[in-house]
Amino acid sequence: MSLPSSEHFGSTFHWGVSTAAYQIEGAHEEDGKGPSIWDHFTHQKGRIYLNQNGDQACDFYHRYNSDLEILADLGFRNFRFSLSWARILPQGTKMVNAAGIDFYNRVIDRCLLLGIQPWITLYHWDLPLALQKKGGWTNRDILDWFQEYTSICTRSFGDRVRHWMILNEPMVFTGAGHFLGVHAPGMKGLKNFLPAIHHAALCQSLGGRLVRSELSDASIGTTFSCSYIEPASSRERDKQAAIRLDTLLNRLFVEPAVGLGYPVADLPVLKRLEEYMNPADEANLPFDFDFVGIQNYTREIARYSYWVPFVKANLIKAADRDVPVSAMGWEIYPESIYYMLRKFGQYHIKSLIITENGLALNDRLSEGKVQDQSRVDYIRHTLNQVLRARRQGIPVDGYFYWTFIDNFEWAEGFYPRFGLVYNDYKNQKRVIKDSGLWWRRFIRDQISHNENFI
Ligand code: GCO
Repeated sequence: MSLPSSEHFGSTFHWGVSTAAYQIEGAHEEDGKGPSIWDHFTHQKGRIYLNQNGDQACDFYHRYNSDLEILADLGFRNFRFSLSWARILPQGTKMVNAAGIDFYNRVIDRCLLLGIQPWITLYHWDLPLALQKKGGWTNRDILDWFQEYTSICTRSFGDRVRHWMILNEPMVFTGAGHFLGVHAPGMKGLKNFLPAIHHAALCQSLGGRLVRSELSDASIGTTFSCSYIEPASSRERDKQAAIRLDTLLNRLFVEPAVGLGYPVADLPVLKRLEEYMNPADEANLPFDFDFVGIQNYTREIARYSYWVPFVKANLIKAADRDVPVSAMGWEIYPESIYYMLRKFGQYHIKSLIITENGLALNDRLSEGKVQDQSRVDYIRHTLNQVLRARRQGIPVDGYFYWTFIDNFEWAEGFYPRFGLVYNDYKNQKRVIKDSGLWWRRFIRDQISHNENFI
C-alpha cells in the first residue's frame, strides 16, 4: 500500500491539531478566571488517576507564544483550541473578565501572525462551577446562559476567527458527566442524563444559529465522538445490541442536528426525553452546519447483556480481545475512521472534518528524543483510510491530529500521551517527537508516495 502524501489530499485540505482549554492552559485561578466543574472535580480525591489535575497542565496560558511557534515550525496552518467559559465569564453570566478576553485575543493574534488559522470550540466540557451550582446542563436555563456566552465570544473574536465549533462531544460530557459520574460534574442516572442530553442538543443548534446571525461569513460546525461498532457474533441478540450502542454512542446528537429527531426507534429509552421537551423544541433541534467534526479513535465490539439497563448491551474491552491496544486501552484500528466517515457521509452534511484522531502511547524521552514510530505508522494507516473515503466521494475536507502536546487526559490524568510534542511535566520542557518531525516532512516536504510502510 503506497504512503499517502499531503498532495493526495489537494491544496484546500485542512491540516491541523486539536487541543482543549482545561487540558493545556493551566493558570486555573489566574487573572480573574472563575472555577470550572473540572477544577472542582479534579480536586476531589479519587476522581483522577494519582489525584492529578489541570491546575498547571501544559502552562499554555504562559507559553502560548513559543508553543505556537513550534506548531508553525511543524508546518500546521490550523490550530483548534477551546475557550474556557469561566475565564471569560467567571460566574458563568453577566460580569466579563477582561483579562480572559485579552488572553484569547493574544492567542488568536499570535496564530494569525504565524499564518495559522484559529479554529475555536466554544464548549469543551469546562462549565463554570457557578452554573453547575444552579444545575448546570440539567437546568434548562443553560440555553440562555450558553447564548449569552456565545454572543460575547463571537463579538470579541469573530472579526478574526472564521471557524467555529459549538460543542465538543456532547455524548461524552452528558454520558460520562451526567450518567456514569466518571467525568465532571460527577452526576449519575437518567434523571440527570436525559435533561443534559436535551439541553445540550438544543444549545448545539441554538449556538449555531446565534453564531450565524452574528458572523455571516463564519464556517460553523460542531463535533461528535464516534466509534466503529461491530457485533461480537452473528447472533441476532448481539447484532441488536450493536445497533442500540451505535444509536446511543454515534447517532444521538447528529440525528437531531440534521433534522431526523432523536433516534427513539432504535433505543426506546430516548422517548423519555419528551419529559424535558417544550412544544417548539423539536423544530429548534436542527441546524445546517457548514461542517461536522468527526472524533474517532477506535473500534468497539458489542454484545448483548441482560444486566445493563436501558441498552441491554456492553462493550468487550480491547484488553480482553487479541488486538493491539493503546495507552488508553483502546483497540488500535485505523480502519474505524473510514467506517465513521462513511456513516456520517450518509447524513449528507456539507463537509466532514476529522477534528480529532490520534494515538495514546507511553512515550519515553531518551537522550533528548522520543521515538514513537508506532504513532507514525498509525497516522499513515489512518490517512490512507481517509483517502479511501475521499476517493469514494465522501466530503472529508480536513484532519486535525489529537493532540499538539501531551496534556491532561481527563480521568486518566497525565498518564496517556497523545501529543506530537512531548511535555516533560517536571519542567514543562517541550521535545518534538519523531511523529512531529514526520508531520513536518509530510506537510512541508510532501514525502514521496512510494515510501513503504514500516
Ligand atoms: C475527547 C476529547 C479530548 C480527549 C481526546 C482523547 O474526545 O475525549 O475531545 O479532550 O482528550 O479525545 O481522549
